[in-house]
Amino acid sequence: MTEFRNFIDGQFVSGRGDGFANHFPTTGEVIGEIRAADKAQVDQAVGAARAALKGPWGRMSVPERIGLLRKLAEGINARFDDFLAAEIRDTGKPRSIASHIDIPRGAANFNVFADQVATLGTESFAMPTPDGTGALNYAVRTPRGVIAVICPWNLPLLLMTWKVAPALACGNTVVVKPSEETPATATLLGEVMNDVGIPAGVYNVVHGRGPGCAGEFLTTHADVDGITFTGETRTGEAIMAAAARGVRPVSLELGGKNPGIIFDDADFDKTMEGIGRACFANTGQVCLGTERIYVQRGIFDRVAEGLADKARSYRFGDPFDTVTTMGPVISVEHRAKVLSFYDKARSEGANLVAGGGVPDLQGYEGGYWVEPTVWTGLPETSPVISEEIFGPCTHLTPFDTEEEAIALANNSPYGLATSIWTENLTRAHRVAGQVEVGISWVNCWFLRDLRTAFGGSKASGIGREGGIHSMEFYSELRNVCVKL
Ligand code: NAD
Ligand code: 6OD
Repeated sequence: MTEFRNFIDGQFVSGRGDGFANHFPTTGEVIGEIRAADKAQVDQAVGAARAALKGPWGRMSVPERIGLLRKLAEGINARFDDFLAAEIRDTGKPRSIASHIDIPRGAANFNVFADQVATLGTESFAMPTPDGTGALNYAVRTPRGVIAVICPWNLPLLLMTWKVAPALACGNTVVVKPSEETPATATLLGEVMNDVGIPAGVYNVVHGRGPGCAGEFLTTHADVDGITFTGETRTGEAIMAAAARGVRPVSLELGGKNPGIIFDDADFDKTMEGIGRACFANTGQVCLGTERIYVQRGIFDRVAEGLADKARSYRFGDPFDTVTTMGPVISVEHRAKVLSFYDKARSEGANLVAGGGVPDLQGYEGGYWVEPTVWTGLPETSPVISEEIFGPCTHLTPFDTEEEAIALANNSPYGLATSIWTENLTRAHRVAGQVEVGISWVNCWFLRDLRTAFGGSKASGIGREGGIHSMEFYSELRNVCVKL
């Protein structure tokens, strides 16, 4: 059985905190043990990260750093199969997803932010002075220091490297706290860090849970200079409170209840393909997923049936088998949460168009399976429509006018993403400008250019990452004013 060890100052060390089991979600079997870092080990990790800022890493030129980032991308690709197996065993997600999304993006994040830092400039202003000689202002970019990176379990390597890569690109050091559900790829990345020559202490990993454990020890640590977090909105509130002490900057990528909007002129087949993925990909465990869809009345029944066909088309099973297209959810607790919404929908009288239960899978009885599910007929006040479920399910509501669709989409405390489906691009542009979200997709979903601003509005987050926006979070500008 694998023991997932912490990675502190370039060494793998057993945790001295609580021990708990790591499960394979496909079968529920125990495949590993996590021994969490205790407070002293979190202190050591932060201390190592601080010391590394003063060592060779802190003195390294930008081109040398860029070279190491590119080697990290190559190092992940060179061990692609190891990362793939680790991610699949931690999450149960099908190979078809992990090999096309999670692992390639894990490598791409390092290349993209290497490119970004290679072309990074700063502002400069020449100013007049009363004596006529003038002065020149220019900004220099400095790393923030030690960054705490707190990660969720749904896209473990992708979301962790999305933050680690720009943090390192800007010259910071990091202490990562992966989700307690998915310790594997963050640990494996420690081996790659050593193999490619990242100095000890630059990348550290501490395992464990959040409240009262490694997560909280890290985010409340006085020697952490910035916190970047992806996860639930409620956890984001706790992290923001922790960051207030010492006035540390935070970047929060939080939950969503993302609306899809389908107009009656949409290309039906392309829409079904795209919105189907938006509802069910990764077993619905994508923060950008579409759990409420507003459909123009004339095509409502056709869309409901089309989406039900998509829901029924998934194949469950061994995630290593290339024919499997849907895995389980991450844990027994998360399945209970998703199924509690399935019960709520039933008790509130939803019309069940597809799914609604647990698939009967011989050989996988201990796994955390749920059926992809489509409902109609609930009022907008239902928790099924207002609360994030984070499962493979969606509810469809009809609308008549564009204004009504926008109002329905905006009737949420969240504001992460939307996808708008129409052949009328003027209308798409108009609607995209009015839906209160950080990311609007038109006739596509989760199509990512990593240079673009990514983040949420309202309760879906604070700040933007991606491209220059990541550089702004992971570095600080210092203005130098030179009297000429
Ligand atoms: P979570 O908030 O439960 O946990 C995320 C991480 O925070 C874990 O590592 C956990 O151990 C840690 N944590 C929990 N409490 C903590 C505390 N008090 N102090 C410090 N650390 C703490 O989220 P999850 O269940 O792992 O992930 C699913 C959620 O993440 C969903 O809400 C989803 O929408 C959101 N998410 C958002 C984005 C985005 O980009 N906006 C991306 C992926 C996931
Ligand atoms: O693509 C990304 O960079 C990103 N942060 C995706 C988030 C997905 C949420 O589950």
